[in-house]
Parts: sequence; structure tokens; C-alpha cells
Amino acid sequence: MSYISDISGAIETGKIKVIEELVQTAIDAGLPPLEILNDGMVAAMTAIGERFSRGEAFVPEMLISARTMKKGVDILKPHLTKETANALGTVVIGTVQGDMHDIGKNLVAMMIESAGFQIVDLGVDVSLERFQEAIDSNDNVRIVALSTLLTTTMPSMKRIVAELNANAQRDSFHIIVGGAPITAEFAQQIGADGYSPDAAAAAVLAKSFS
Ligand code: B1M
Repeated sequence: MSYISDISGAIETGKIKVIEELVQTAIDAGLPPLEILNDGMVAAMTAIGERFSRGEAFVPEMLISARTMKKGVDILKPHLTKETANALGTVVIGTVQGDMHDIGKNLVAMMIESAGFQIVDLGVDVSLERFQEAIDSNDNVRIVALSTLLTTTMPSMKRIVAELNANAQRDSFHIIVGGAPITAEFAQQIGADGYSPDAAAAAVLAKSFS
């Protein structure tokens, strides 16, 4: 078995006790951290999602895979991010109201942070009011980043963007959106300033607004 297939196998089957050691071993062997993330971890989450769609896996399995991935990402994080001065301003990020998925959002936050922004992470199930409160109470908010993974919470994203577009300070920040069901077309329709398909592209997009 290769390092990558060991890692993806452990995440897919929720082997939470061994994931940290497997990731550390792959790092020590010199595998690129982004390869470990994308080919090992994200691929495993895609696989468990496909099994869920086919009725071969259930919510508890998805949950334990998610927890296993989080433990692996904790080991990987120092190798993916670099120290920055947070000079580009503040990014307020959250998964929209009704949605509890946070792995993709956490990766986006990590990549944007490593691009030089300060992150205010509001977590999951974030209401319009909490986004607005964070914009009002933090200095130099340049970007508001909204994530969602569920088609059923796309209307929640739409509503939050519409209300943020009416915000008095709207000229001082950009709104970016993403998540598996989101497209560039949807982002444009709801009045967001930008869309990106993955975490690395989200960091590039954020920088393009700075
Ligand atoms: Co859920 N779930 N889930 N789930 N889950 C999906 C999303 C699903 C596609 C599975 C499936 O059916 N194949 C499906 C949604 C179907 C749909 O809406 N059409 C689904 C469902 C149905 C559900 C429940 C309704 C199940 C139920 O209860 N019956 C329920 C909903 C709960 C809720 O939120 N209210 C539910 C619950 C859960 C768990 C709690 C068990 C767990 C989440 C744990 C957690 O996040 N802490 C879970 C998981 C793990 C998944 C899958 C398997 C994996 C998600 C993930 O972490 N992917 C997922 C299937 C899948 O994605 N294939 C699934 C890895 C992650 C790195 O990718 O999040 O897409 P992703 O992020 C990417 C990009 O999307 C992008 O960049 C990231 C990295 O490159 N991106 C952005 C994300 N946000 C961005 C923001 C940006 C830019 C890019 O700018 C701001």
C-alpha cells in the first residue's frame, strides 16, 4: 500500500486512531502536503460521499470519516500554511445557516490565512445577523466568505448575500462564495463578487480583491 492509499483508506473507513501517524509518516517521507490533502484526504471524503449516495454508507460513517480527516488536517496544517503578517485585512468566513459541514470551509480559511489575511471564522450554521455582527465588530473586514455544501441551503446563501448587499458598509468588502453545489453562474445570480471551486482558488480570488 502507498502512503496516499493508506491515508485515504483510513479516512474512508474512519480509522481515527492511526490517521495522525499515517500523515506524519507521509510528511516525513517527503510527500508534498497538497498531494496528501487532495489525493489522500479529499479523495476519501468524495468516496464516502459517493457511497452515501448509493445507500452503502450512512451519516455515522460520514461523521467518523469527517472526524478522522480533521485529525489528519491538524497534522498537515503547519506544512500547508506559512507565517504571514495578516497584512491584507480581515476575512469573515462561515458556513451558512442550516448547514453543518465545515471541512471545506476550514480548508478555505486555512488557505486564505496563508495568503496573508486575518481570519474570523464564525463556524457553521451562521445566520445573517452573525455575519453582520462580525462585519461591524472587526477591523478592516475586506472579504466575507460564505460556504455551503447542501442544495437545500443555497437559498440561505442567497438570502444572506442579498441582505449583505444592502449593508451600509458594502463598498468596503467583497463577498465570495463556494461549496460543492455552488457555481460561478449561481454566484453571479445572487450578487456575490466572486466564486471559487476549491480552497487554493479561494485564496487566489481573495488576494485578487486586495
Ligand atoms: Co453531508 N452531505 N450531510 N455530512 N456530506 C454531503 C454534502 C452530500 C453531497 C452527500 C451525498 O449525498 N453524496 C449530501 C448533500 C446533497 C445535496 O445537498 N444535494 C449530504 C447530506 C444529504 C447530508 C445530510 C442532509 C444527511 C442526513 O442527515 N440525512 C446532513 C446535513 C446536516 C446539515 O448540515 N444540516 C449531512 C451531514 C453530514 C455530516 C455531519 C455527517 C458530515 C459533515 C461533518 C463536518 O463537516 N464536520 C457530512 C459529510 C462528511 C459529507 C461528505 C461525505 C463530505 C463533505 C466534505 O467534507 N468533503 C459530503 C459528500 C461529498 O462532498 N462528496 C456530504 C471534503 C471537503 C474538502 O470538500 O466541503 O466540498 P468540500 O469543500 C471543497 C469545495 O467545495 C470548496 O473548497 C473545498 C476544498 O477544496 N469550498 C469552497 C467549500 N466551501 C467553499 C467556500 C469558498 C470557496 C470554495 O469560498 C467562500
